[in-house]
Amino acid sequence: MQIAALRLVLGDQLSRGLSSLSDLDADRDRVLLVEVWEEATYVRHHKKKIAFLFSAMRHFAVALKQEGIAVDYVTLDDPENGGSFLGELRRAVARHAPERIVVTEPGEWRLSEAMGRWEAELDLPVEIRADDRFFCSHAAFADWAKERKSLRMEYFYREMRRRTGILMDSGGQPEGGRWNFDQENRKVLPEDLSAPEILQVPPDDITGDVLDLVAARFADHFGELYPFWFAVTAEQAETAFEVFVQERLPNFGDYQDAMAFGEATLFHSVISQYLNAGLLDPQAVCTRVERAWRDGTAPLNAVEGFIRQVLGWREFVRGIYWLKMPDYADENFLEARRDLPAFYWTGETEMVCLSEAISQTRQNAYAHHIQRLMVTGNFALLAGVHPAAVNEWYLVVYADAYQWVELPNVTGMALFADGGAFASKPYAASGKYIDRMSNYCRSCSYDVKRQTGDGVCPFNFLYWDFIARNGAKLEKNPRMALILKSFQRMKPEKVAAMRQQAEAFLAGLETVEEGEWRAL
Ligand code: FAD
Ligand code: DLZ
Ligand code: SF4
Repeated sequence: MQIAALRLVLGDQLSRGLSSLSDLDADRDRVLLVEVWEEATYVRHHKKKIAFLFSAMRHFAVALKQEGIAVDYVTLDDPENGGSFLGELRRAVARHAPERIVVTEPGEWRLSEAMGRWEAELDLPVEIRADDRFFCSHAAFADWAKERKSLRMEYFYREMRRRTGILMDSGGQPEGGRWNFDQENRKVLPEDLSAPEILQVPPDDITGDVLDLVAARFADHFGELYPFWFAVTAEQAETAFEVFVQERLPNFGDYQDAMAFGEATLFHSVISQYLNAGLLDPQAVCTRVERAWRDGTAPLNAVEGFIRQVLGWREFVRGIYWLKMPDYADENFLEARRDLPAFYWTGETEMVCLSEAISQTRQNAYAHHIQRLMVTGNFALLAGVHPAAVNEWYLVVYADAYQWVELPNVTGMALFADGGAFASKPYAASGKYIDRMSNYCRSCSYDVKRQTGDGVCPFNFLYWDFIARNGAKLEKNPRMALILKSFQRMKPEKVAAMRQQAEAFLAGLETVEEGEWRAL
């Protein structure tokens, strides 16, 4: 039977309100979801990420069918599986002879390029619709950016607050009289405060089947598959988010930048994988969090801090990505060339901050922002690891990783590889920062208090080696002036000793290409 529109829904488009489904005619159209090898292996995604997406896709298909919508769902182990979106579209076109294909634009450049060719390749009209699940369209971001010399999140965020009215008073001013409560969001976690557990959803039969499939077919991918606890439906994700709002949001602001041994999630929401796959809606999430403040159940510094992440950072990084691709993927301002240390894959290092962040990442496909930025990101920045290797690692290891959000965070924020298009200065820090914001150093065999000599914290000598290596590139940056001045005042013997120690340390690190870590 000929159908009117074949509507392809991608694995990170699991939203009922998706633009490609908005005018769906249940009598004449068909929805297509496909598990394909090409998407599952363009990097060796963490096993939990693949299981999460396949299970969420299968649950989404069931929910559509329950509405009476005709759905074609192709599983990875279908013997006829075409292996790619194009391969599966060809098969679906042969099955149904649709009049046209409708799809929502993808989140990644590589797929956007491929999608642009589908109409010619399939010899059929392909309508690509804007993804309106974001607050800011590509055009609105480009418009905001065009008059500005430098693009700073803070000014974009203020504009977004004004445009949406979120956390604004009736006179058009920010609630609480300030845009930003960041200064109040840097408290150290008290010894006697531990964070409540996050909601863990037990796998149902659909997830059980997916877990078997992933265990069999992706055994050589990074990370632990079990225990699997992700929400896989919109309803479950909403419950997990509600638990956050009630139990962790009140402390989210104060301890946003804190890290603690054995604590993988602290007071964070752990919803990025749900937002990015479409199970949660950013607008609804911000509205709910704002209500918590208006109802008096969460303080303003927590609520503003959270909304800044979703309405500010998340929209800003997406804007930067689409504004600057494809060149952005090749940026390497600091000319970093080193391979990725092998411990990024194994977690086996004496440096407790890194072994904690990486082993939690292996276990959960999750690490919170400060671990990503100030531990794994900071080490890669100081050590001068090539941005391509770092980007690949971040894309592999996190359940929330898609290039549109991963690349600006790594290249722009963590590595300063874009030379400051994104961040006003490198987020480089010595062990002192990690010691201040965590209790990691207390259980570490390295000494964070000293800068040279045996057993000293590697972040300390690597920090000054980084400054020495990159001083010339950073000297025009006014925010680096103080640190460059104190570097110039250091005794040359001390600098030489630190640089020697850095060289020996880096030379002693085992490195490994992505893919080869499996043999470790
Ligand atoms: P919370 O701390 O509870 O924050 C709430 C929400 O705000 C998050 O769920 C997320 O949607 C959003 N958010 C917060 N910070 C950012 C940010 N910098 N950019 C975009 N959204 C943000 N986030 C991803 O979603 N995917 C990635 O691949 C990713 N890679 C990162 C790589 C590096 C080097 C860094 C420094 C950050 C990266 N982030 C990424 C941003 C951030 O670390 C995660 O969104 C956050 O840790 C997810 O945990 P959470 O849901 O508990 O967040
Ligand atoms: C990440 C991912 C994976 C692992 N597998 C699939 C898949 O089999 N089918 C699918 O539709 N989508 C998958 N995805 C998500 C896509 O990679 C994502 O839609 C694009 O990267 C665009 O953001
Ligand atoms: Fe990390 Fe250095 Fe602290 Fe060890 S001493 S946990 S390596 S910052």
